[in-house]
Amino acid sequence: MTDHTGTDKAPVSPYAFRIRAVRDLLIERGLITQEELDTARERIDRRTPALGARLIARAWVDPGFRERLLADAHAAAAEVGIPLPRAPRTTVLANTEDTHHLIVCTLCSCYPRALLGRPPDWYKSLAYRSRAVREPRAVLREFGLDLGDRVAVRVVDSTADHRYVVMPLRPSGADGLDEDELAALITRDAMIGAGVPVRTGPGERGCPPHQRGQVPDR
Ligand SMILES: [Co+2]
Repeated sequence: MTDHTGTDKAPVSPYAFRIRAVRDLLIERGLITQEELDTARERIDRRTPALGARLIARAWVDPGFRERLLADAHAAAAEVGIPLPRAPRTTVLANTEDTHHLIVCTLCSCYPRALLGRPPDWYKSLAYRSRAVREPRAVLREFGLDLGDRVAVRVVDSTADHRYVVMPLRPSGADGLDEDELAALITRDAMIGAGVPVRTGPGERGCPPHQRGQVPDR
């Protein structure tokens, strides 16, 4: 019998303890191997928001690609060598001057993992899942984003079958940047809609036009 506490360091949360116990039993009974678990973990860890950022940055510099990305994210991702499995379906939603998208999963924690990796803890919290729908503007303000009345907020509920990624507006003041530099501006939060890309550093501090002067320093 495997010692479920093993050599793992304390303290261990009840959830972690349960997961380790299940893992040990699955291995013990020959249903899965440690190597298979390691491979799966490596595959998960390879997915990071950098994948989504690459797609968005390409779309910012290439109008044709932008159109294809919005029409069929799977085909567009394949074009640039990013694996995006057919299921769950992923759709990219473009923010405009008039509309800002905010992604949530009200039921659980469905998230575009294929393009953004693991969700942040706050995304899975009951507070975010309920408040994002009831009072999205208040939630966005807490993220440091005051959109003002002219911009509609569209809250999009993810499901097990359909995931969403936000294409933020390209910040002003980012004109001289190449695709990689643009990608570096595109944060995980911006692709959830909980933030916007901000050009910092030398020169003008750029924000999308409708947010200029309204985004407080964080
Ligand atoms: Co869910």
